[in-house]
Amino acid sequence: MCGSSTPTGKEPLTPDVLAERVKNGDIRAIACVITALERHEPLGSMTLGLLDTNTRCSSVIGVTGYPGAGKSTLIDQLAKAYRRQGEKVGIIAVDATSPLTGGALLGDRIRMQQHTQDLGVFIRSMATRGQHGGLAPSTYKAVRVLEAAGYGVIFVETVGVGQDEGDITHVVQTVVVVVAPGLGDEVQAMKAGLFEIAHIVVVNKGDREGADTTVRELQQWLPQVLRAVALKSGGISELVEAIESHQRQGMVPP
Ligand SMILES: Nc1nc2c(ncn2[C@@H]2O[C@H](COP(=O)(O)OP(=O)(O)OP(=O)(O)O)[C@@H](O)[C@H]2O)c(=O)[nH]1
Ligand SMILES: [Mg+2]
Repeated sequence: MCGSSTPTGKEPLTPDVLAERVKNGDIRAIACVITALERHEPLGSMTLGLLDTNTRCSSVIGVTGYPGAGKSTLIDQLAKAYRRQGEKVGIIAVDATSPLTGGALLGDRIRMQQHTQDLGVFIRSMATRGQHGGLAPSTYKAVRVLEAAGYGVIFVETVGVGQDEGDITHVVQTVVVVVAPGLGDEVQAMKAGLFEIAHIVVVNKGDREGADTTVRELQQWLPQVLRAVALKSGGISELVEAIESHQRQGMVPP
């Protein structure tokens, strides 16, 4: 994708050209820079250096939780809600390549397909490259590229199964932890320290038995617990409100 020339074949693909295109929201240029960053190619870091990323004006939201809790479905719904507000939405799905989550990538693609015709939504998967459940090394840089490209809302999906998950707090402003009821998710999440980094906890699959109990239990000791049925758009507007309210408070630690 990062060939040596432009579509017209005239302009050389220099960091200056790429940076300019990224700032203009050119999707091919954005993808190209992120790929170069993933591959540690100088073109990536040089372009990033030219992007004016000191002004942090995007809302960067981390969505984490155990495999299958409904993170992608939830992000899909949130993306729709933010699109309705006119925001450009970036989604970075950190693809945990562990045996636990094999197939997540395909699932993400299928579920988020409805956005692919929408130029206002940019979706990118990144591999964790052996990091245990944490972030791909270039995730932070990719977020900065999307910020420079004018994506007002950026979601980072990670699988919160490892101690490295704390990584996410360096990249995002608001951490949403998703649990599904009745699977012991909440116990596992507690053990993994996920609730310690959560600003908002979502009990998704609220249509399932046990959802009420899980919500009630968690509400006893966590400040912000919401119920959602991502599959049916349930609880999404409340979640958007909670995210926006947290964003307004700034980067307040949990
Ligand atoms: N019953 C029910 N099922 C849901 C709900 N939300 C998501 N699901 C289903 O749960 C499964 C997993 O959803 P995903 O959104 O892929 O979950 P995820 O957390 O992104 O999964 P990984 O990326 O593999 O960790 C899918 O089959 C969804 O259709 C819900 O609110 N209710
Ligand atoms: Mg997913």
